[in-house]
Amino acid sequence: MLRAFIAIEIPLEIKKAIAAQTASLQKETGHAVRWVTLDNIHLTLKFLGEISPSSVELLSQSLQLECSQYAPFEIAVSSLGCFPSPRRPRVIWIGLHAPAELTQLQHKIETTVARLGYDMQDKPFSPHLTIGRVREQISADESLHLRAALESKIIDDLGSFSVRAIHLFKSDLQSSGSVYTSLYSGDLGSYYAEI
Ligand code: 3AM
Repeated sequence: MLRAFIAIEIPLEIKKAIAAQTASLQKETGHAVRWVTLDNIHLTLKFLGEISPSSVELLSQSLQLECSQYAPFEIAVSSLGCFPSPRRPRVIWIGLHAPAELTQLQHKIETTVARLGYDMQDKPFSPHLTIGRVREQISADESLHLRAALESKIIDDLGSFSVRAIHLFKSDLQSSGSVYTSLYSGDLGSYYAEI
């Protein structure tokens, strides 16, 4: 079995801008947060969980079919936020401004993979880039310090990028952390890109 998810790759210059603007925050929060390495920052559209290797082809074909119906679009990257809330930060993320096409495409992918038997996500899609996960066992002091650091952090505009493909990724848990590898890349409609 493979652990898999569907996501958009983030260009290196955007990831470097995120790293530069969060460097001080990463230093200040110390042990309290497990920061995501640059290689692993992506925009998740659908977490599939464990899939069998034999389903990769069908998933890839379905992904290509959905992608071909959408033109490439731009996403702007800005702001800092937390799930479930800034008062109880568990996941630290960078927010995105995306056109309606992203939500439509995500919804199409969600319904298509549900028809193939994968679980449907019950929470509404909230596009974000996870950059850190707060450790379970942190002291009350560390928690207060973390919240203060997050509240005072201001992130400037981090640029924008063009989405031209959606990937089916596999995730391998290694001793150094998760390693993500693209198994298939579905191109957004080339017909639209040329007009
Ligand atoms: O990039 P984010 O954080 O949005 O959180 C995991 C990550 O999304 C999510 O799948 C993406 C690639 O690892 N993920 C991991 N386990 C999950 C689960 N059991 C999960 N999403 C939902 N359910």
